[in-house]
Amino acid sequence: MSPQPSAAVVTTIDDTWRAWIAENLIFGSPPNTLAQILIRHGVPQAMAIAEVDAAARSPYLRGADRLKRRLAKHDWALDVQRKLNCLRPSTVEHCHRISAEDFLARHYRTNWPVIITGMLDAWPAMQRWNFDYFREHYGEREVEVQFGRNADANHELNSIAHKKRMRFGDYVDLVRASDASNDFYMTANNDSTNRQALAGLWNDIVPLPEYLDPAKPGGFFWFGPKGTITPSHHDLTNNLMAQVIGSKRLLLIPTGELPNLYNFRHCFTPVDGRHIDLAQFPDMARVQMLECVIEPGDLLFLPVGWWHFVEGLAASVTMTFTNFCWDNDFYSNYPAEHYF
Ligand SMILES: O=C(O)CCC(=O)C(=O)O
Repeated sequence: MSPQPSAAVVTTIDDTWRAWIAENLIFGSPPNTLAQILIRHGVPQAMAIAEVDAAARSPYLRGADRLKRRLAKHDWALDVQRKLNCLRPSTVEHCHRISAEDFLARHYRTNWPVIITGMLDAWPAMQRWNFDYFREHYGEREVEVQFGRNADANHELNSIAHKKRMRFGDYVDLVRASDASNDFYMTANNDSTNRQALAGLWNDIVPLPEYLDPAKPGGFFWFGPKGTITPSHHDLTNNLMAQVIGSKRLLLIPTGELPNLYNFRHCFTPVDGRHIDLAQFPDMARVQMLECVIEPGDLLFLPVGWWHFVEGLAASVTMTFTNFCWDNDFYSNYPAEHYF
């Protein structure tokens, strides 16, 4: 069932509630269940039943039913892919220094993740980067960080409201002194400020021409304490995650699982990757999930459309890249309206 329009007492059934009734009838919720929800919100019983009944008999709803069948056909096509995916192992394969041809053939082109090892051996960052190095070389720079995340369950959706500027040295000290916390995290959302402020760090990484196009600038810097949580979402591009410091746990879900993911808003799902509540989200029971941990030196290929939940298992630094050698524009044709 789609989320209810408001938690407040309903004095009159307005068009927002009518749209909710219509949507849920189209997708198969029993009329009585919908009437009971209206009654729980304060609508008199006779009015609730009459409203749901009128909606169920509406010819407009019959028109919308055609759209539902078309959508069901799209879901069927995704389910074909989903069932075939289930024939694959549900662990993320580790490959040592995979060639461009193999990476393209076995992962990029097939929308399937892989952890590549051995590609970051030549990165000076692997030896140089630590709290003291950051402090010594960039401590005075003003950077931007996501802050106050604990107080906001939708901190990713509301990312603009959580931006805060501070000295990089102070942020390094905060991470160093912190126990597990998700309250602050330097993420790709802070990229426009930090790419300039910390530009020198990009000299410590070596382009990966097997997979990335050196002509396109790239690299997002993620730095946070143990305990950072990036809620389940999918990207609109393929993404390469290079783990430099610390480790992260990821829960990965293939693109074709979309119909089971309760995706009502943009690229997010309300399903919590730490604890999947099957009573609230029963469709999750059939979802194929791959769990993995990335360690320093690992490169994780995150295919476009794959849902991922990410948890910092230690204070960590990750660089992510989207400047692949191959077509990576999956955003130009993304729906403009983000409520689904
Ligand atoms: O490392 C993280 O916390 C999240 C990375 C991520 O979700 C992304 O790059 O899309």
